[in-house]
Amino acid sequence: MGKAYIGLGSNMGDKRASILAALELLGKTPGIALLRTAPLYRTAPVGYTEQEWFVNTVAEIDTTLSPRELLAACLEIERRLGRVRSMRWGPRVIDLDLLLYGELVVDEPDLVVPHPRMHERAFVLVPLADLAPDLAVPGRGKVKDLLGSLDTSGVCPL
Ligand code: GSY
Repeated sequence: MGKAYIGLGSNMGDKRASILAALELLGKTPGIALLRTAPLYRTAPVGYTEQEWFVNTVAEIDTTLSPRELLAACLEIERRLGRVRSMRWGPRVIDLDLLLYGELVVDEPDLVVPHPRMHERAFVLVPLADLAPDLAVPGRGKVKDLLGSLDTSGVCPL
């Protein structure tokens, strides 16, 4: 088993319900044990800002799945909860991002770990710091240190 972290986000429909449903499905997936979940946060949209606010959190899991299998499991949960991929940065019912997989670094066209933008996203690092402030993001540094240089004003407890 290895520890991994999954970022979850939703900004369409019943956002909170979608996050909770995704967490339940994650915990029921063979090869995944859900260990802990950070609190839920209401977050201002980053990137394409002309869209609804998000609910975000982070889950800590133990898994026997490979990174690629874990990514496939995340995509399957998104599909089951009705996500339609239309616009790259646009609104979504549910989004599951593989953030970290132990200390592994993968850089392939369809799989990049650690998540390539997590170190600059307060909506990821605030909930991740609730779970693991001293965790090192390979190539970037400790979660709490990365968070120290970010504007967290758009991230509020739900
Ligand atoms: O990959 C994350 C999707 N996403 C989010 C998000 O989850 N939360 C916030 N606050 N902004 C976002 N922009 C994108 S894209």
